[in-house]
Amino acid sequence: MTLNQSERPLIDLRSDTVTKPTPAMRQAMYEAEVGDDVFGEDPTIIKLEQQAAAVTGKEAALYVSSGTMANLVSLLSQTRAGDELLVGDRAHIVRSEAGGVSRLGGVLATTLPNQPDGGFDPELIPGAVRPDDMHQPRTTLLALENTHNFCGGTVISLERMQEIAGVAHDLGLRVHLDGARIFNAAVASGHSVAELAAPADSVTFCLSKGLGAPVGSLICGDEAFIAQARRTRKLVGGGMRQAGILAAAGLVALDQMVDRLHDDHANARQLTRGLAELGFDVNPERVETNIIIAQLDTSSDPAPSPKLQAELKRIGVLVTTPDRTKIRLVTHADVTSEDCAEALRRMAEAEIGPG
Ligand code: TLP
Repeated sequence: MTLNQSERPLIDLRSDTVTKPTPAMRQAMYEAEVGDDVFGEDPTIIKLEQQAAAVTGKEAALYVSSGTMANLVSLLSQTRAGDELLVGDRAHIVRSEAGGVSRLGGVLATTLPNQPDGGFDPELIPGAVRPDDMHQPRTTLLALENTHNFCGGTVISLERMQEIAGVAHDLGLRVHLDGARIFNAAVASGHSVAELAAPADSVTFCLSKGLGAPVGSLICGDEAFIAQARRTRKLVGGGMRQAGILAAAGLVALDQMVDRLHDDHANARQLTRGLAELGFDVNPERVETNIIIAQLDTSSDPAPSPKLQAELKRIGVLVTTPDRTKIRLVTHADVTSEDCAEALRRMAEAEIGPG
């Protein structure tokens, strides 16, 4: 008996955030030694923070609940209300964090156009930094994102990171790196996480994306910055108590889930080749990690992505729509190469294309 469409297993390509904790993570969570982390007494969190500092090559680290909180706490800890942040116009900080840096930090976010790799033109930075003038905000911080989510999981090369951060530092700015997927960037580029994080004063990374843990992100930087970040975390209500039960899964993630990111990247390339064959405007050469963003044909419908998303859902393939003209597919630990092939088969069978 063939399964009807609604009975076919779902292939969830919405995000790498949908991964479920592995049996090893659940076991580690069960066994975790815990304490009150606001008193600095949770041994599992202390261990995770030490490992995070070591892997990013920074002095210290702080465990927080999410990537959004990691960015918020990092940005608020390095600015004062009325300061200005320079950030790419497609950055997650700008597009998908509810405007927190402005609403909660009173910080003006000025955007520079993101280039296809997720970086921006370093030559634009000097002109964007305000002179010392009482009428103007103080430009004090610049933020990068690597890999770059809404540029399509792109890797900003180490040289570009160094160049952009170098210009910012020369102008007296601090540099924050949203490294939610920095392990993907490291695996794809062959550079270590520490090398990629070196140009930044603060770096965040997520355990709950490609690394598969259920919860948690880390903020890393020097001791003074992390001490300030600890205060800011408290301010935003992010001080957790026996959270070692969550951090335990994070330790497993760092230990067991990094090398397998290669598989996610290979699956994304496989999916991209298939999408290109179905007529989608995607280039397997440009898919460097686990995110594929396909621009749809807008000649007959200026906002085609919600309809395509619904059609895909009907055949059991879940995607997101970064805007009304694009769909995004993300590979992760809970989709296999066979799932990707099956998603493509279903699309071909249902004659689903780009427009
Ligand atoms: N990104 C999510 C959505 O919010 C879009 C996703 O599905 O990709 N920085 C970057 C670069 C991110 O991609 C995300 C999450 C975050 C920060 C925030 O992380 P969380 O969701 O843990 O707050």
